Amino acid sequence: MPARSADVADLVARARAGQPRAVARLISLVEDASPQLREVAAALAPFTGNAQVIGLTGSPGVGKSTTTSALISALRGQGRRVGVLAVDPTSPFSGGALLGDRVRMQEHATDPGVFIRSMATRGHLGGLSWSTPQALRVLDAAGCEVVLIETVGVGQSEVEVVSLADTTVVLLAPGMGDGIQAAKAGILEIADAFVVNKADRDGAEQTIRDLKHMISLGRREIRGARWRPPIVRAVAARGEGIEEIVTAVDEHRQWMLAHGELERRRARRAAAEIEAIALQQVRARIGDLRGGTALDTLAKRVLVGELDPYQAADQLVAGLHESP
Ligand SMILES: Nc1nc2c(ncn2[C@@H]2O[C@H](COP(=O)(O)OP(=O)(O)OP(=O)(O)O)[C@@H](O)[C@H]2O)c(=O)[nH]1
Ligand SMILES: [Mg+2]
Repeated sequence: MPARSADVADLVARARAGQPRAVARLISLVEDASPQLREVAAALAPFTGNAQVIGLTGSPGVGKSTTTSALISALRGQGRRVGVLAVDPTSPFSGGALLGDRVRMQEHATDPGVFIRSMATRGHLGGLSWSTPQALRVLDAAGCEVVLIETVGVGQSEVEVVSLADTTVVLLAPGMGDGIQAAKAGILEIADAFVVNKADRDGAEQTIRDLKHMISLGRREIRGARWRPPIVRAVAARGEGIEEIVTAVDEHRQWMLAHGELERRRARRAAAEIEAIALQQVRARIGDLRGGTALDTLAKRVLVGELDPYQAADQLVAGLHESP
C-alpha cells in the first residue's frame, strides 16, 4: 500500500459516524504501524473505554466462528453495535473458511451495525497480533458496544486474549480431549464462562461433568468475592444456547462492575500495553545507540574481560539518557 497520509481527524469522525471504510482504514493504519500510528492513537483516546470486550477461545474446530456468528445475530437483535476481531489465519472471517461458514457470515456483511476484521497473526505475541489492542481501540472508538475477539486456543493465545478481554469465554466440545487439555493449558484460570458446544453430539454430558469436577477442585477467589464461571450448553450451528451465552457474559460484567474487577482488569491491560510500547522503544534506542555500534562495542569488551555483563548493561542504560 502506498504511504499516502490520511486525514486522521476526518477518518475518526467518519468512523464514529459508522462508516465501515473509515474503520477499516484506521485499523490498517494501526496494523501497518504506519508513521501515523501515534496520531491515530491520540485521536482515538478520548472515545475509548466504552466497548464490552469479549474473548472467545478454544481448540481448533470447536465452533468459535459459528458461535461468534450466532452471537452477532443475538447482539444485533438487542440493537447493540458489534465489532469482531478474528485473530486467526484459519478463521472463516479471513477467508480460509468452509463455504458454509462464509455463507453464514454473509448475513452480517451488509449490516452497518457490524464490523468484522481478521488480523494477521504475525507471530509477535504468539497467537495474538501485536496490533490487536490498537484495532480494538479503533472499534471501541467507532462506537461498537460489544467487541468479540476470536483466537484459536493454541499455546499462549488463550492467555493473551485474557489480557485484552473483559470477559473470556472458553469453548469446549465433546470428544476432543478438551478436559485434559483444559487442565494442562490452565484454561480453568482464564475462563469467565464455559461453553460446551456441539451438545448435539455424544459425550456432551460427560464433558460437562468433567468440567464441573475440575471447577470444584480449582476455585478462584478475588479478594473474598467469588465468580463461579457458568457452563453453557450450546449447539451453535443451530443457534441453541446463544442467548444463554449473552446472559452469562452480561452477568459477568455486572459482577465485575459490582466488585471493581472491571477496572482492575482494564488497568492491568493498559499497564501491559504501555510496558510493551516502552520496551519496544528502549530496544529501538539501544539499536540506534552510537550509530548502532554501542552494543557490539560493549560485547567485545565483555569478551576480553574488560567489563562484566552487568557493568556493560549499566553503560548501555546510561547511554539511553544521552541525547539521542
Ligand atoms: N455438530 C455440530 N457441529 C458444529 C456446531 N458448531 C459448529 N459446528 C461445526 O464445526 C465445524 C467448525 O466450526 P467453526 O465455527 O469453524 O470452529 P472454529 O472453532 O472457529 O474453528 P477454527 O477457527 O478453525 O479454530 C464447522 O463445520 C461447524 O459447522 C454444533 O453445535 N454442532
Ligand atoms: Mg474460527
